[in-house]
Amino acid sequence: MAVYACGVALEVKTAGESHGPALVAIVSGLPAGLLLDRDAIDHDLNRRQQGYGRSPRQRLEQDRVEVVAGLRHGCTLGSPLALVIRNRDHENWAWGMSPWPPEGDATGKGTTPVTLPRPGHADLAGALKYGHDDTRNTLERASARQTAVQVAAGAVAKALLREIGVEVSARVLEVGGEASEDEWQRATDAARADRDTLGGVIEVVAEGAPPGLGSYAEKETRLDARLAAALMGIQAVKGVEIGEGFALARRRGSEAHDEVGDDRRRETNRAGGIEGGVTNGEPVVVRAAMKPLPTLMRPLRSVDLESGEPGEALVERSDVQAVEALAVVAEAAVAWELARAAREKFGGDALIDFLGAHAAYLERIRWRHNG
Ligand code: EPS
Repeated sequence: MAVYACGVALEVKTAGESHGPALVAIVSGLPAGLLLDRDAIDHDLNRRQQGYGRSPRQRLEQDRVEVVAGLRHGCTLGSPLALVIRNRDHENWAWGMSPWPPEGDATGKGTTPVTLPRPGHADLAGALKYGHDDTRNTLERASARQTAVQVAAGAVAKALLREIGVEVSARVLEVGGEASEDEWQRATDAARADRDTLGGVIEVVAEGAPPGLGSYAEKETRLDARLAAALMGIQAVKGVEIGEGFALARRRGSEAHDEVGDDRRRETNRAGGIEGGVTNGEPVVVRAAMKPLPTLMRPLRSVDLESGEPGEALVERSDVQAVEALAVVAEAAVAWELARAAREKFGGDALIDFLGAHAAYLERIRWRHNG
């Protein structure tokens, strides 16, 4: 007998400054009865911190998730899940980033206002928009440090997706225009020596998604639009491709689409598993392009916000490149969007209802479960 589910909205809100006390996320819309594995979440947090070319900051931080609500004995309760990641570096910024007016003399980092915005960062636009005299009030939140808690939320989404046989993984395709690991390292070393930075390209693949996630009904419901927004929402991402993306524009239709074969499966996957904004049962394939990071040790030209005088942009400890970190963050973002689409489609207050709706749907469309 078919199970009719009512869609549930999976939502997340995050907060936290790069050198503030902590990063937090509140996740609502999870079913009750989902088992979470603390090590799996911490493993993804650790993966995000790895990678050639990362800032010395990563030696200070050892990100670990704390759960302060919504979980009992490792099992979700169906109530909002609250995740916290402490910033260990905060102790060096305790005065400068104190949430309340600090006591005593100014000590540590972040005590002098930053008035020379970095081109490519949110510094200038943020200062103008919010009326900040100290661009630290912008850059602390605009920083990619915030992606740590998104990875934690993504790890929760991955746990839910695994229940319906969906696996999401990511890899680096290019760093600084180079396509092999040895060359990435050489390019990163050369950029570091020149006090410069690099960008790159990553790819995320989700296997096992059933046909029918997302919808063509409205532009905001299209899964490709949602994935593009999720990836563009990651710091320093400037381009997104779904499937063969831009290359499709240079081909004829006969070479651009995926013919339907036996059992409704495809021999090619140029569409990247999404047609009309809806998953078609093939792997979902997306790529994201990251610009070179905007904090250069050889600063770019800028202007002092206070004096109006030309100057050189802020030089702060930073990464030479963070493309491997982007892969992990993008994996989390894609998992999040797929989990959101799955919650809309299969609903259920308890995990068993969600799984029942998924199984009944696969039965209706006669689709084999990959999981
Ligand atoms: C970032 C600047 C650097 C990076 C940071 C992102 O911060 P800091 O100046 O403290 O070294 O290390 O990334 C992280 C801290 C992180 O955990 O990913 C930026 O400006 O975006």
